[in-house]
Amino acid sequence: MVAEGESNSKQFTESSKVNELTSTGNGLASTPKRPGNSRTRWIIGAIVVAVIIALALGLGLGLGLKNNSTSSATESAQPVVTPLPGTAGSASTKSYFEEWRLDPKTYILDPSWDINEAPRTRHYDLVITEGQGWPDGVVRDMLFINGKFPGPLIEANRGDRLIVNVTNLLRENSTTMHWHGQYQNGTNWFDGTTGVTQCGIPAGQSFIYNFTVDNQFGTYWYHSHYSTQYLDGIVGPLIIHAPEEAAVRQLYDQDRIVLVQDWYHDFSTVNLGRYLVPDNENSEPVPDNGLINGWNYFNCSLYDPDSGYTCYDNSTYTVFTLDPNTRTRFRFINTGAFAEFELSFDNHTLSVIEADGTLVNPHPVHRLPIHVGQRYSAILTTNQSTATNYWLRAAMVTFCFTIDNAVLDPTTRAVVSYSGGNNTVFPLAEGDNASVDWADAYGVKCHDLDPSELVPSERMVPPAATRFWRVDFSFGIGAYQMDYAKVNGTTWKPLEGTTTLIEAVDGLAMAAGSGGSGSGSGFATSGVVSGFGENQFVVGVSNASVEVVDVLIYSLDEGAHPFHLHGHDFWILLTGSGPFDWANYYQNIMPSNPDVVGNALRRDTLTIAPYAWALIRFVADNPGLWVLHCHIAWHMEAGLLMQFVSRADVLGKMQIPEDVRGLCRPPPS
Ligand SMILES: *[C@@H]1O[C@H](CO)[C@@H](O)[C@H](O)[C@H]1NC(C)=O
Ligand SMILES: *[C@@H]1O[C@H](CO)[C@@H](O)[C@H](O)[C@H]1NC(C)=O
Ligand SMILES: *[C@@H]1O[C@H](CO)[C@@H](O)[C@H](O)[C@H]1NC(C)=O
Ligand SMILES: *[C@@H]1O[C@H](CO)[C@@H](O)[C@H](O)[C@H]1NC(C)=O
Ligand SMILES: *[C@@H]1O[C@H](CO)[C@@H](O)[C@H](O)[C@H]1NC(C)=O
Ligand SMILES: *[C@@H]1O[C@H](CO)[C@@H](O)[C@H](O)[C@H]1NC(C)=O
Ligand SMILES: *[C@@H]1O[C@H](CO)[C@@H](O)[C@H](O)[C@H]1NC(C)=O
Ligand SMILES: *[C@@H]1O[C@H](CO)[C@@H](O)[C@H](O)[C@H]1NC(C)=O
Ligand SMILES: *[C@@H]1O[C@H](CO)[C@@H](O)[C@H](O)[C@H]1NC(C)=O
Ligand SMILES: *[C@@H]1O[C@H](CO)[C@@H](O)[C@H](O)[C@H]1NC(C)=O
Ligand SMILES: *[C@@H]1O[C@H](CO)[C@@H](O)[C@H](O)[C@H]1NC(C)=O
Ligand SMILES: *[C@@H]1O[C@H](CO)[C@@H](O)[C@H](O)[C@H]1NC(C)=O
Ligand SMILES: [Cu+2]
Repeated sequence: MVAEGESNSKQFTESSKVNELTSTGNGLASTPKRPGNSRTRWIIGAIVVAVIIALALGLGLGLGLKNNSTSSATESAQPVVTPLPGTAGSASTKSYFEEWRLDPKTYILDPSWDINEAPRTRHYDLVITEGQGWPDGVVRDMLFINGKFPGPLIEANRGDRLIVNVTNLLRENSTTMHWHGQYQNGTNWFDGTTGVTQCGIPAGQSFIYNFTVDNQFGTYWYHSHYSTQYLDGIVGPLIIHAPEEAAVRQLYDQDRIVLVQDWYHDFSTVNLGRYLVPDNENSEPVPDNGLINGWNYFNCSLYDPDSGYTCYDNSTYTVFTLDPNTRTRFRFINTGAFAEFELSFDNHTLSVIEADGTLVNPHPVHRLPIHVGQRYSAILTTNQSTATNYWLRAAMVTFCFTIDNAVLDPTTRAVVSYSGGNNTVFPLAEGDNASVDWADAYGVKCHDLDPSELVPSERMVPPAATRFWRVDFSFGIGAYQMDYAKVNGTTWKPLEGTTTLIEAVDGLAMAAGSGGSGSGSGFATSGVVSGFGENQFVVGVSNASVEVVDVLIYSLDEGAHPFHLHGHDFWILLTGSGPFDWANYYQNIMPSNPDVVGNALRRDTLTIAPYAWALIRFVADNPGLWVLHCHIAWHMEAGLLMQFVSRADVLGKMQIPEDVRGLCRPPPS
């Protein structure tokens, strides 16, 4: 049945004819024409017409376009239409969507997944290739996972072992895979961070990531952590289940994944080259469009014929087909490079129940801001009129862009369609009134929901802090007049031919071998660790005991930055600007006065406001080198990344697997 899938495509090649189809007497559409918006209208009309036709064909009812009452419509009634792949009907005609697109049904979670199954090993293969794709119609070089964009769903239960074989079939570049939000407790070398936990997987080679998922469940994702590579397509969702999910499942009937991302029409390294050039200060590449689960519309006429871009006018929106009076959990993941989005469904309140793997008490919102790297689950109830469809709007907060992009439509869209309704009225372009945006003002800043509004359902008062570190970051014109980021004065660049993890393990082992007094013993286990070179800012946070670490992250920059800590969740204890209240810190925050810090929100990515600070706390019980970095891809490449070393005592005794070390050795010649 079509209702189980999401159709993302249309089958018509001539917009004028489709336009008539959607507005003439076939009984499928009844929206008045608005000349200025015809493009968007026919696209979306076509989607729904296609769904209905597919449904009809699939059911063998013979409802076709030949029944249309106007001759122009009849003339165009030769569409190549098939039901969604895998549904009943003719299998001989062409597919609904290009073969490089991931089947949208992949992102509908199977309700029969056994959350109580005993821990087991799950194998996945991810093959990285180069190619061309046109998610929004504009053809560009892209990277694919298993030949598709976006990447496949990786799903497991807490306690499972994941064995993921990543094969790099790129022509020349290396790659890595990072499991965003995974603790990797005891397997730091599988964290996937280039130059920190591993060297890149060279072109032509495979590498096995092999780790268990302990003490966590929820919505995560995976992406290349090699330069800006993930922006070109190496992203996918990672969903972890656990028996505790049973309670929260009472709140919803369906479970879906929604990847939201900004999108560029040029390869990421082209944009990076434009960004990291002399005399370019704070001028990040501005996206050309956004995508929802890899789809969106782009108005091809915005590019001149001599622009160099090939643009197909047949791109369209993702359609979420839902049954009336059901509740759907949408797991939103911002897999983008730069833009924060405000998410909203017209006429439907969202009830937020998860932030970055932390379940929270249901919190209703109209607009949900989500910055790069963050995840939210929110429930939508289909209790509105079945007579129309509704927009999912993902509105970029363009105030955070320093330059304009004339081709950018900052509102990325998808469609919610009630399958049980007749779906005869379609939401059209902005300004049409079939699907109405909330009256709530859009944000003019990039910021998170107030963390105090999200209350973890499992109360967890943070332990008292035993360590405090402050780190400052800023952007400044550096050598060659480039706009580099600095964390306490250090601009990160990945080590080459080795990793900070290898250097740390070997350095610690050497120190231990010399009884802690030899020349290798300079390895500080508390405070700044020198010896990794001028581009590594590494802070030791715990040695033989588990420390509870407060980090005051201080922004000396005019932009907002979504900071992500690898290997941990952190509590967000305080955020603010201006002077830090030390008296309050020592009295209440550091010792964890439960009346003050209480049940603070835990997550792994938070947005730090311009010229502001955030105090986060994490338990440094996870041996390894863990990066804290801005997830805006351009900023990470500008050097906005630092590292913590935890449990140096354990780390010094750890054996880095030979295949991990092998990635750093040049191939035998
Ligand atoms: C596409 O862009 C052209 C040129 O700016 C404009 O005239 C047209 O209305 C746009 N179409 C849609 C559907 O927005
Ligand atoms: C869109 O147009 C391009 C170019 O004609 C074609 O290759 C592609 O298959 C079309 N996509 C769909 C979904 O029809
Ligand atoms: C990993 O995948 C590659 C490509 O399919 C394959 O050649 C290789 O044998 C796989 N490795 C393992 C250990 O399964
Ligand atoms: C490979 O890396 C180089 C250097 O960063 C870059 O210019 C190029 O675009 C990359 N190619 C691919 C396919 O990733
Ligand atoms: C994965 O790691 C476990 C524990 O170290 C080991 O026993 C197992 O052989 C590994 N499997 C693969 C395929 O590397
Ligand atoms: C959506 O909400 C708006 C504003 O509350 C209302 O005017 C409109 O009738 C609603 N539309 C539908 C289809 O429910
Ligand atoms: C629809 O469901 C939401 C969430 O349960 C609720 O807040 C709202 O009042 C309901 N609206 C109608 C019209 O039933
Ligand atoms: C669909 O249309 C039929 C015929 O017009 C009507 O009887 C039925 O109530 C409609 N269903 C819904 C859910 O609106
Ligand atoms: C929608 O627009 C039409 C045409 O402009 C108007 O007649 C109608 O009253 C509007 N409906 C609503 C709910 O605003
Ligand atoms: C970072 O710099 C700030 C400001 O100079 C200083 O207070 C702080 O101690 C430094 N942090 C570390 C970890 O050295
Ligand atoms: C770290 O702890 C180990 C084990 O207790 C100890 O041998 C070592 O001296 C400690 N290192 C430092 C720098 O304190
Ligand atoms: C990490 O592993 C250590 C040692 O097994 C354990 O004490 C600690 O609780 C673990 N931390 C997390 C977050 O799983
Ligand atoms: Cu940033």
